[in-house]
Amino acid sequence: MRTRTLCICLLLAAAAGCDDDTADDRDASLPDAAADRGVPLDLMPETAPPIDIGPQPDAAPDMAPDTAPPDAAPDMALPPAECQRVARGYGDPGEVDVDVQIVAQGLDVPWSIGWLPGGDLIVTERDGALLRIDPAAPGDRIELARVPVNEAGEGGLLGLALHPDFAANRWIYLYYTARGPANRVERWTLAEDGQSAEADRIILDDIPARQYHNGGRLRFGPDGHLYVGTGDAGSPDTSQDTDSLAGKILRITDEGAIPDDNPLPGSATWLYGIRNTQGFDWLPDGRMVVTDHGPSGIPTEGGRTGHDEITIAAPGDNLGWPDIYACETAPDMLAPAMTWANAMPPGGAAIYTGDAIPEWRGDTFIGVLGFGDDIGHLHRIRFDANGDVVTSETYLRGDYGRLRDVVMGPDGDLYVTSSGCDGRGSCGAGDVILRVTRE
Ligand SMILES: [Ca+2]
Repeated sequence: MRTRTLCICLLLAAAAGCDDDTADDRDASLPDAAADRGVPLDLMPETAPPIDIGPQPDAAPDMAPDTAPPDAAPDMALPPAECQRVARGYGDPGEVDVDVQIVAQGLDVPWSIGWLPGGDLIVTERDGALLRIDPAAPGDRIELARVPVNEAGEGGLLGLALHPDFAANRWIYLYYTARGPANRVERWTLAEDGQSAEADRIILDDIPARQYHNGGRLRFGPDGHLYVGTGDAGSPDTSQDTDSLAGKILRITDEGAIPDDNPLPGSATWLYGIRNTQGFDWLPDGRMVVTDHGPSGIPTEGGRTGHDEITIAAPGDNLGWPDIYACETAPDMLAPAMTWANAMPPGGAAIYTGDAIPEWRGDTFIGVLGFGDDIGHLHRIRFDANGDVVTSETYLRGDYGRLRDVVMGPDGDLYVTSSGCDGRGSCGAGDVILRVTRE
Protein backbone atom coordinates (compact mmCIF):
# COMPACT_ATOMS: atom_id res chain seq x y z
CA MET A 1 0.00 0.00 0.00
CA ARG A 2 1.43 3.29 -0.91
CA THR A 3 1.90 5.96 1.64
CA ARG A 4 1.03 9.40 0.64
CA THR A 5 2.53 12.32 2.37
CA LEU A 6 0.02 15.02 2.78
CA CYS A 7 1.42 18.40 3.31
CA ILE A 8 -0.39 20.19 6.02
CA CYS A 9 0.10 23.86 5.87
CA LEU A 10 -0.79 24.89 9.34
CA LEU A 11 0.15 28.53 9.41
CA LEU A 12 1.89 27.91 12.67
CA ALA A 13 2.78 31.18 14.27
CA ALA A 14 5.23 32.99 12.04
CA ALA A 15 6.10 29.91 10.03
CA ALA A 16 2.99 30.28 7.99
CA GLY A 17 4.04 29.55 4.46
CA CYS A 18 1.54 27.80 2.35
CA ASP A 19 2.50 26.95 -1.12
CA ASP A 20 0.58 29.81 -2.47
CA ASP A 21 0.99 28.63 -5.95
CA THR A 22 -1.46 26.28 -4.52
CA ALA A 23 -4.26 26.01 -2.13
CA ASP A 24 -3.58 24.77 1.32
CA ASP A 25 -3.48 21.05 1.72
CA ARG A 26 -5.30 21.08 4.95
CA ASP A 27 -8.66 19.42 4.85
CA ALA A 28 -11.30 22.07 4.88
CA SER A 29 -12.95 20.47 7.86
CA LEU A 30 -9.94 21.09 10.08
CA PRO A 31 -10.24 24.04 12.43
CA ASP A 32 -8.52 27.21 11.39
CA ALA A 33 -7.13 27.95 14.81
CA ALA A 34 -3.79 29.01 13.46
CA ALA A 35 -5.14 31.15 10.69
CA ASP A 36 -5.61 34.21 12.85
CA ARG A 37 -1.95 34.14 13.65
CA GLY A 38 -0.95 34.21 10.01
CA VAL A 39 1.59 36.72 8.86
CA PRO A 40 1.28 39.28 6.09
CA LEU A 41 1.45 37.73 2.68
CA ASP A 42 4.75 39.19 1.67
CA LEU A 43 6.42 37.86 4.76
CA MET A 44 5.29 34.34 4.23
CA PRO A 45 8.06 31.96 3.33
CA GLU A 46 7.43 30.19 0.09
CA THR A 47 7.38 26.76 1.52
CA ALA A 48 6.53 24.94 4.68
CA PRO A 49 7.75 21.46 5.48
CA PRO A 50 5.25 18.75 4.70
CA ILE A 51 3.87 16.96 7.71
CA ASP A 52 3.30 13.27 7.29
CA ILE A 53 -0.05 12.29 8.68
CA GLY A 54 0.24 8.77 7.40
CA PRO A 55 -1.60 6.85 4.74
CA GLN A 56 -4.87 8.34 3.63
CA PRO A 57 -7.54 6.63 1.62
CA ASP A 58 -8.07 8.06 -1.79
CA ALA A 59 -11.76 8.46 -1.98
CA ALA A 60 -12.90 8.96 -5.49
CA PRO A 61 -15.88 11.20 -5.89
CA ASP A 62 -19.24 9.67 -6.44
CA MET A 63 -19.43 9.56 -10.16
CA ALA A 64 -21.54 8.28 -12.94
CA PRO A 65 -20.01 5.53 -15.06
CA ASP A 66 -17.62 6.54 -17.76
CA THR A 67 -19.48 7.46 -20.88
CA ALA A 68 -18.60 8.31 -24.40
CA PRO A 69 -17.62 11.91 -25.07
CA PRO A 70 -20.39 14.17 -26.22
CA ASP A 71 -21.01 13.94 -29.93
CA ALA A 72 -23.33 16.92 -30.11
CA ALA A 73 -22.53 20.46 -29.11
CA PRO A 74 -24.14 21.21 -25.76
CA ASP A 75 -26.76 23.88 -25.46
CA MET A 76 -25.06 27.01 -24.14
CA ALA A 77 -28.26 27.78 -22.26
CA LEU A 78 -28.01 24.65 -20.16
CA PRO A 79 -27.86 25.23 -16.43
CA PRO A 80 -24.38 25.14 -14.94
CA ALA A 81 -22.95 21.73 -14.25
CA GLU A 82 -23.42 20.38 -10.78
CA CYS A 83 -20.42 21.11 -8.60
CA GLN A 84 -18.60 17.99 -7.44
CA ARG A 85 -16.56 18.30 -4.28
CA VAL A 86 -13.92 15.65 -3.67
CA ALA A 87 -13.65 15.37 0.09
CA ARG A 88 -10.29 13.64 0.19
CA GLY A 89 -7.64 12.59 -2.26
CA TYR A 90 -7.58 13.28 -5.96
CA GLY A 91 -9.07 10.37 -7.85
CA ASP A 92 -8.32 6.86 -9.01
CA PRO A 93 -5.15 5.98 -10.91
CA GLY A 94 -5.65 6.33 -14.65
CA GLU A 95 -6.96 3.41 -16.68
CA VAL A 96 -4.80 3.93 -19.75
CA ASP A 97 -1.25 2.56 -19.78
CA VAL A 98 0.87 5.43 -20.96
CA ASP A 99 4.42 5.74 -22.21
CA VAL A 100 6.36 8.75 -21.04
CA GLN A 101 9.46 10.00 -22.82
CA ILE A 102 11.73 12.74 -21.56
CA VAL A 103 12.29 15.08 -24.49
CA ALA A 104 14.31 17.71 -22.59
CA GLN A 105 15.96 17.76 -19.21
CA GLY A 106 18.20 19.84 -17.01
CA LEU A 107 15.77 22.77 -17.16
CA ASP A 108 15.05 25.40 -14.54
CA VAL A 109 11.28 25.77 -14.09
CA PRO A 110 10.05 25.47 -17.68
CA TRP A 111 6.89 27.45 -17.14
CA SER A 112 5.43 27.41 -20.63
CA ILE A 113 6.22 25.62 -23.88
CA GLY A 114 5.31 25.91 -27.53
CA TRP A 115 6.56 24.77 -30.91
CA LEU A 116 8.28 26.58 -33.72
CA PRO A 117 7.53 25.64 -37.31
CA GLY A 118 9.81 22.68 -37.99
CA GLY A 119 9.22 21.11 -34.62
CA ASP A 120 11.67 22.77 -32.24
CA LEU A 121 10.42 23.51 -28.75
CA ILE A 122 10.34 27.06 -27.48
CA VAL A 123 10.44 27.25 -23.70
CA THR A 124 10.25 29.90 -21.02
CA GLU A 125 12.25 29.35 -17.87
CA ARG A 126 11.02 31.36 -14.93
CA ASP A 127 14.38 33.01 -14.35
CA GLY A 128 14.09 34.80 -17.69
CA ALA A 129 15.60 32.43 -20.26
CA LEU A 130 13.75 31.96 -23.53
CA LEU A 131 15.08 28.71 -24.99
CA ARG A 132 14.92 26.88 -28.27
CA ILE A 133 15.37 23.12 -27.99
CA ASP A 134 15.51 20.52 -30.73
CA PRO A 135 13.77 17.47 -29.25
CA ALA A 136 16.01 15.27 -31.41
CA ALA A 137 19.13 16.85 -29.90
CA PRO A 138 17.93 18.23 -26.59
CA GLY A 139 21.47 18.98 -25.40
CA ASP A 140 21.92 21.61 -28.09
CA ARG A 141 19.71 24.30 -26.66
CA ILE A 142 19.85 27.88 -27.80
CA GLU A 143 19.13 30.76 -25.47
CA LEU A 144 17.09 33.00 -27.74
CA ALA A 145 16.86 35.80 -25.21
CA ARG A 146 17.29 36.67 -21.58
CA VAL A 147 14.16 38.58 -20.55
CA PRO A 148 14.76 41.19 -17.82
CA VAL A 149 12.40 39.69 -15.28
CA ASN A 150 11.83 40.40 -11.64
CA GLU A 151 11.98 36.81 -10.46
CA ALA A 152 10.58 36.79 -6.97
CA GLY A 153 8.22 34.28 -5.44
CA GLU A 154 5.92 33.07 -8.19
CA GLY A 155 6.91 35.87 -10.56
CA GLY A 156 9.38 35.80 -13.42
CA LEU A 157 9.13 34.76 -17.04
CA LEU A 158 5.86 32.86 -17.18
CA GLY A 159 3.55 32.41 -20.17
CA LEU A 160 4.40 32.13 -23.84
CA ALA A 161 2.22 32.08 -26.94
CA LEU A 162 3.14 32.18 -30.61
CA HIS A 163 1.00 34.38 -32.82
CA PRO A 164 -1.40 32.31 -34.96
CA ASP A 165 0.37 33.79 -37.99
CA PHE A 166 3.82 33.23 -36.51
CA ALA A 167 5.20 31.73 -39.71
CA ALA A 168 4.75 35.13 -41.35
CA ASN A 169 5.35 37.61 -38.51
CA ARG A 170 7.62 35.65 -36.09
CA TRP A 171 5.86 37.15 -33.09
CA ILE A 172 6.26 35.56 -29.68
CA TYR A 173 4.10 36.84 -26.81
CA LEU A 174 5.57 36.63 -23.33
CA TYR A 175 4.06 37.23 -19.91
CA TYR A 176 6.57 38.25 -17.28
CA THR A 177 6.99 40.02 -13.99
CA ALA A 178 8.86 43.26 -14.54
CA ARG A 179 10.33 45.60 -11.97
CA GLY A 180 7.78 47.57 -10.02
CA PRO A 181 6.69 44.87 -9.71
CA ALA A 182 4.14 44.64 -12.48
CA ASN A 183 3.17 41.81 -14.77
CA ARG A 184 3.40 42.56 -18.44
CA VAL A 185 2.55 41.02 -21.79
CA GLU A 186 5.23 41.83 -24.30
CA ARG A 187 5.69 40.93 -27.93
CA TRP A 188 9.03 39.66 -29.08
CA THR A 189 10.26 38.83 -32.57
CA LEU A 190 12.27 35.76 -33.50
CA ALA A 191 15.25 36.70 -35.66
CA GLU A 192 15.30 35.47 -39.26
CA ASP A 193 18.06 33.01 -38.47
CA GLY A 194 16.08 31.63 -35.52
CA GLN A 195 19.01 32.06 -33.16
CA SER A 196 17.78 35.00 -31.09
CA ALA A 197 14.73 37.06 -30.23
CA GLU A 198 14.30 40.70 -29.36
CA ALA A 199 11.61 42.78 -27.70
CA ASP A 200 9.19 44.47 -30.08
CA ARG A 201 6.60 46.27 -27.93
CA ILE A 202 4.59 46.05 -24.74
CA ILE A 203 1.09 44.74 -25.42
CA LEU A 204 -0.41 45.00 -21.93
CA ASP A 205 1.26 46.48 -18.86
CA ASP A 206 0.65 47.06 -15.17
CA ILE A 207 -1.13 43.83 -14.45
CA PRO A 208 -0.95 43.72 -10.63
CA ALA A 209 1.96 41.63 -9.38
CA ARG A 210 3.16 40.45 -6.03
CA GLN A 211 5.15 37.60 -4.60
CA TYR A 212 2.16 35.34 -5.03
CA HIS A 213 -0.76 35.01 -7.46
CA ASN A 214 0.72 36.36 -10.66
CA GLY A 215 -1.32 34.19 -13.00
CA GLY A 216 0.71 34.11 -16.20
CA ARG A 217 -0.91 31.89 -18.80
CA LEU A 218 -1.14 33.19 -22.37
CA ARG A 219 -3.07 31.51 -25.17
CA PHE A 220 -4.44 32.58 -28.49
CA GLY A 221 -8.05 31.49 -28.72
CA PRO A 222 -9.91 29.93 -31.61
CA ASP A 223 -11.05 33.47 -32.48
CA GLY A 224 -7.46 34.67 -32.94
CA HIS A 225 -7.52 36.92 -29.87
CA LEU A 226 -5.04 36.72 -27.03
CA TYR A 227 -6.26 35.44 -23.67
CA VAL A 228 -4.32 36.34 -20.56
CA GLY A 229 -4.76 34.58 -17.22
CA THR A 230 -3.97 36.77 -14.21
CA GLY A 231 -3.99 36.42 -10.44
CA ASP A 232 -5.33 38.55 -7.62
CA ALA A 233 -1.78 39.47 -6.55
CA GLY A 234 -2.79 39.03 -2.93
CA SER A 235 -5.69 41.51 -3.08
CA PRO A 236 -8.76 39.30 -3.38
CA ASP A 237 -11.26 42.10 -3.90
CA THR A 238 -9.61 43.09 -7.16
CA SER A 239 -10.93 39.86 -8.68
CA GLN A 240 -14.47 41.27 -8.51
CA ASP A 241 -13.43 44.69 -9.85
CA THR A 242 -13.95 44.41 -13.58
CA ASP A 243 -11.85 47.53 -14.10
CA SER A 244 -8.81 45.83 -12.56
CA LEU A 245 -6.60 43.54 -14.61
CA ALA A 246 -6.09 41.29 -11.56
CA GLY A 247 -7.91 38.01 -11.00
CA LYS A 248 -9.21 37.68 -14.54
CA ILE A 249 -9.00 36.03 -17.83
CA LEU A 250 -8.51 38.95 -20.19
CA ARG A 251 -9.21 39.01 -23.90
CA ILE A 252 -7.30 41.42 -26.08
CA THR A 253 -6.27 41.71 -29.70
CA ASP A 254 -2.77 40.83 -30.85
CA GLU A 255 -1.98 44.55 -30.54
CA GLY A 256 -3.38 44.82 -27.02
CA ALA A 257 -6.65 46.55 -27.87
CA ILE A 258 -10.00 45.63 -26.37
CA PRO A 259 -12.16 43.80 -28.89
CA ASP A 260 -15.58 45.34 -29.58
CA ASP A 261 -17.37 42.12 -28.72
CA ASN A 262 -15.96 41.59 -25.24
CA PRO A 263 -18.73 40.82 -22.72
CA LEU A 264 -18.20 44.05 -20.76
CA PRO A 265 -18.00 46.99 -23.16
CA GLY A 266 -14.65 48.74 -23.02
CA SER A 267 -13.16 46.17 -20.67
CA ALA A 268 -10.55 43.52 -21.35
CA THR A 269 -12.35 41.27 -18.88
CA TRP A 270 -13.49 37.95 -20.34
CA LEU A 271 -13.95 36.10 -17.04
CA TYR A 272 -13.60 37.44 -13.53
CA GLY A 273 -13.77 36.34 -9.90
CA ILE A 274 -10.57 34.32 -10.33
CA ARG A 275 -7.89 33.90 -7.67
CA ASN A 276 -4.89 32.73 -9.66
CA THR A 277 -5.32 30.89 -12.92
CA GLN A 278 -2.47 29.27 -14.79
CA GLY A 279 -4.47 27.06 -17.11
CA PHE A 280 -7.37 27.21 -19.54
CA ASP A 281 -8.47 25.78 -22.86
CA TRP A 282 -11.56 25.75 -25.04
CA LEU A 283 -14.23 23.12 -25.45
CA PRO A 284 -15.49 22.55 -29.00
CA ASP A 285 -18.61 24.59 -28.25
CA GLY A 286 -16.54 27.65 -27.34
CA ARG A 287 -16.89 27.50 -23.60
CA MET A 288 -13.67 27.69 -21.64
CA VAL A 289 -12.33 25.18 -19.17
CA VAL A 290 -10.55 27.16 -16.47
CA THR A 291 -8.47 26.05 -13.51
CA ASP A 292 -8.05 28.16 -10.41
CA HIS A 293 -6.13 27.86 -7.17
CA GLY A 294 -8.06 27.70 -3.93
CA PRO A 295 -7.20 29.76 -0.86
CA SER A 296 -4.29 29.25 1.51
CA GLY A 297 -5.77 29.83 4.92
CA ILE A 298 -4.41 33.33 5.38
CA PRO A 299 -6.49 35.99 7.13
CA THR A 300 -7.02 38.06 3.97
CA GLU A 301 -8.66 34.98 2.49
CA GLY A 302 -10.87 34.45 5.50
CA GLY A 303 -8.83 31.49 6.71
CA ARG A 304 -10.37 29.33 3.98
CA THR A 305 -8.30 26.50 2.61
CA GLY A 306 -8.00 23.96 -0.18
CA HIS A 307 -10.53 23.68 -3.00
CA ASP A 308 -8.59 24.21 -6.13
CA GLU A 309 -11.15 24.17 -8.87
CA ILE A 310 -12.00 23.61 -12.47
CA THR A 311 -14.86 25.50 -14.04
CA ILE A 312 -16.62 25.50 -17.40
CA ALA A 313 -17.27 29.12 -18.16
CA ALA A 314 -18.99 31.26 -20.77
CA PRO A 315 -17.97 34.84 -21.68
CA GLY A 316 -18.54 37.31 -18.87
CA ASP A 317 -18.94 34.69 -16.17
CA ASN A 318 -18.04 35.56 -12.60
CA LEU A 319 -16.24 32.63 -11.01
CA GLY A 320 -16.93 33.97 -7.55
CA TRP A 321 -13.58 34.63 -5.88
CA PRO A 322 -13.35 35.81 -3.14
CA ASP A 323 -17.06 35.88 -2.33
CA ILE A 324 -17.67 32.17 -2.83
CA TYR A 325 -15.37 29.19 -2.97
CA ALA A 326 -15.62 25.40 -3.10
CA CYS A 327 -19.18 24.51 -4.21
CA GLU A 328 -20.76 27.58 -2.69
CA THR A 329 -23.17 29.50 -4.88
CA ALA A 330 -24.39 33.05 -5.08
CA PRO A 331 -26.52 34.98 -7.57
CA ASP A 332 -24.65 35.73 -10.77
CA MET A 333 -21.65 33.71 -9.65
CA LEU A 334 -20.57 30.41 -11.13
CA ALA A 335 -19.56 27.46 -8.98
CA PRO A 336 -16.89 25.14 -10.37
CA ALA A 337 -17.61 21.83 -12.05
CA MET A 338 -15.19 20.14 -9.65
CA THR A 339 -13.22 21.09 -6.59
CA TRP A 340 -10.93 19.17 -4.24
CA ALA A 341 -10.84 19.73 -0.49
CA ASN A 342 -7.22 18.62 -0.48
CA ALA A 343 -4.99 20.96 -2.39
CA MET A 344 -4.51 19.91 -5.99
CA PRO A 345 -2.82 23.06 -7.24
CA PRO A 346 -3.35 23.33 -10.98
CA GLY A 347 -0.72 24.50 -13.43
CA GLY A 348 -1.52 24.41 -17.12
CA ALA A 349 -4.53 22.78 -18.75
CA ALA A 350 -5.17 21.37 -22.18
CA ILE A 351 -7.92 19.46 -23.90
CA TYR A 352 -6.64 16.28 -25.51
CA THR A 353 -7.18 16.37 -29.25
CA GLY A 354 -4.72 13.64 -30.28
CA ASP A 355 -5.26 10.28 -31.90
CA ALA A 356 -2.74 8.21 -29.95
CA ILE A 357 -5.14 7.66 -27.07
CA PRO A 358 -8.71 7.78 -28.43
CA GLU A 359 -10.11 7.21 -24.93
CA TRP A 360 -8.81 10.63 -23.97
CA ARG A 361 -10.20 12.65 -26.84
CA GLY A 362 -12.03 15.74 -25.65
CA ASP A 363 -10.90 15.28 -22.06
CA THR A 364 -9.24 17.98 -19.99
CA PHE A 365 -5.75 17.43 -18.60
CA ILE A 366 -4.29 19.47 -15.77
CA GLY A 367 -0.71 19.64 -14.57
CA VAL A 368 -0.87 19.33 -10.80
CA LEU A 369 1.87 21.06 -8.88
CA GLY A 370 1.39 19.56 -5.47
CA PHE A 371 3.27 20.54 -2.38
CA GLY A 372 5.67 17.68 -1.95
CA ASP A 373 6.66 15.36 -4.70
CA ASP A 374 3.95 12.78 -4.25
CA ILE A 375 0.96 15.00 -4.99
CA GLY A 376 2.14 16.20 -8.38
CA HIS A 377 0.43 14.38 -11.22
CA LEU A 378 -1.32 14.69 -14.55
CA HIS A 379 -5.04 14.86 -13.94
CA ARG A 380 -7.65 13.77 -16.46
CA ILE A 381 -11.25 14.94 -16.32
CA ARG A 382 -14.03 14.00 -18.69
CA PHE A 383 -17.11 16.16 -18.78
CA ASP A 384 -20.42 15.07 -20.24
CA ALA A 385 -22.41 17.23 -22.61
CA ASN A 386 -23.87 19.16 -19.70
CA GLY A 387 -20.47 19.81 -18.19
CA ASP A 388 -20.88 17.35 -15.35
CA VAL A 389 -17.78 15.37 -14.41
CA VAL A 390 -17.97 11.69 -15.37
CA THR A 391 -14.31 10.68 -15.06
CA SER A 392 -11.57 12.04 -12.84
CA GLU A 393 -8.29 10.15 -12.60
CA THR A 394 -4.59 10.57 -12.05
CA TYR A 395 -1.52 9.77 -14.14
CA LEU A 396 2.21 9.98 -13.38
CA ARG A 397 1.43 10.60 -9.77
CA GLY A 398 4.65 11.10 -7.86
CA ASP A 399 6.72 10.08 -10.87
CA TYR A 400 8.07 13.50 -11.83
CA GLY A 401 7.09 15.65 -8.87
CA ARG A 402 5.35 18.90 -9.53
CA LEU A 403 3.91 19.27 -13.03
CA ARG A 404 3.31 22.69 -14.57
CA ASP A 405 2.41 23.24 -18.20
CA VAL A 406 0.27 20.86 -20.28
CA VAL A 407 0.09 21.41 -24.02
CA MET A 408 -0.93 19.42 -27.08
CA GLY A 409 2.03 19.03 -29.41
CA PRO A 410 1.95 19.38 -33.20
CA ASP A 411 2.46 15.59 -33.36
CA GLY A 412 -0.82 15.03 -31.52
CA ASP A 413 0.84 13.93 -28.30
CA LEU A 414 0.46 15.54 -24.92
CA TYR A 415 3.47 17.39 -23.46
CA VAL A 416 3.97 18.22 -19.82
CA THR A 417 6.65 20.16 -17.96
CA SER A 418 7.89 19.51 -14.45
CA SER A 419 8.44 22.25 -11.90
CA GLY A 420 10.62 20.74 -9.20
CA CYS A 421 13.17 23.55 -9.31
CA ASP A 422 10.73 26.28 -8.31
CA GLY A 423 11.63 25.99 -4.63
CA ARG A 424 8.68 23.80 -3.72
CA GLY A 425 9.77 20.40 -4.93
CA SER A 426 12.84 18.31 -5.60
CA CYS A 427 15.04 19.85 -8.26
CA GLY A 428 17.49 16.98 -8.65
CA ALA A 429 19.12 17.11 -12.08
CA GLY A 430 16.71 19.78 -13.21
CA ASP A 431 13.24 19.93 -14.64
CA VAL A 432 12.05 17.95 -17.63
CA ILE A 433 9.67 18.16 -20.55
CA LEU A 434 7.70 14.95 -21.08
CA ARG A 435 5.87 13.48 -24.02
CA VAL A 436 2.92 11.35 -22.94
CA THR A 437 1.58 8.79 -25.38
CA ARG A 438 0.19 5.28 -25.46
CA GLU A 439 2.31 2.51 -24.07
CA1 LIG B 1 -14.54 29.95 -8.02
